[in-house]
Amino acid sequence: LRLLADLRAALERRMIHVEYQPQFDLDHGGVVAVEALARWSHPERGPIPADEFVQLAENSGLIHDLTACVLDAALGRLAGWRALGHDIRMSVNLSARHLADLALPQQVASALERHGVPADRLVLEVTETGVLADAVRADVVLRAVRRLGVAIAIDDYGTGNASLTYLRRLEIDELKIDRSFVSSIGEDHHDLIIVRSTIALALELGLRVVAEGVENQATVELLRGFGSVVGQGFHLGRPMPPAEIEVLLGASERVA
Ligand code: G
Ligand code: G
Ligand code: MN
Ligand code: NA
Repeated sequence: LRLLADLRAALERRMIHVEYQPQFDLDHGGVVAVEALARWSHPERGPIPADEFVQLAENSGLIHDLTACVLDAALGRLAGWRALGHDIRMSVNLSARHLADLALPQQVASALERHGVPADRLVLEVTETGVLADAVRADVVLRAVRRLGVAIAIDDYGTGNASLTYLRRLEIDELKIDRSFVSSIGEDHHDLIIVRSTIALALELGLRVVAEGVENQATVELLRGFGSVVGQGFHLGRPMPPAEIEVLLGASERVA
């Protein structure tokens, strides 16, 4: 396959870049974290959607190189922002394959050390389906990562099929409520109830809550009423190049 060979070459030549989507404290308005999102602009075809090349990487084993590349870029950026005095968290997506990889904790530890970033500033996002693929192994890997001090977030929460089992069994730190629920809370009463009660449940369990898919101001107002929530979505900020994040960080500092 041509695209696969091109992806391998892009990884070797470090032509995968990373955009960052801001996450805001909805109570105080500041940027508290960013999510690193891989981007690939193919020399002939132009930008390839992330889900497309991530899937290609997952199916071919290149995902280990892709994640290493994104993690390295993201922690490098974070180290730079920390040097400027911005103490935010960095969220990086993991694929299901990583949860079966017993070498992952050591790789994460050395990336943190290389960039001089404290472990508790890194959040690794996993999905419910990813964990379920091999729950016993995933448990071992995630516990080891968490022992480093790194936070674990459940991404796309609510779309898997073992949500509550999860909350009971796994050691996690953060819940990211899937945008398919959040984006419609202004119009759909069922979604509103689901999101409101999920937030209450998560906060009571001591988890940090991120509401994904915040697409309008009405959603911001509703979420504020549900408790202390972090918001992420196109209305608050799209995935953007690092220079634009720096503008946001500067602005939130002036507000604070
Ligand atoms: O950013 P965008 O909406 O195009 O992302 C599409 C999908 O690709 C999302 O599910 C997102 O989690 C995933 N994705 C983006 N970057 C990465 C990455 O670096 N690693 C993994 N595993 N998935 C990513
Ligand atoms: O699966 P994951 O949550 O990692 O996917 C992240 C992707 O979701 C990002 O790449 C981004 O492009 C997309 N995204 C972020 N905010 C919004 C939003 O408000 N609406 C929609 N439709 N997509 C979003
Ligand atoms: Mn994510
Ligand atoms: Na998501």
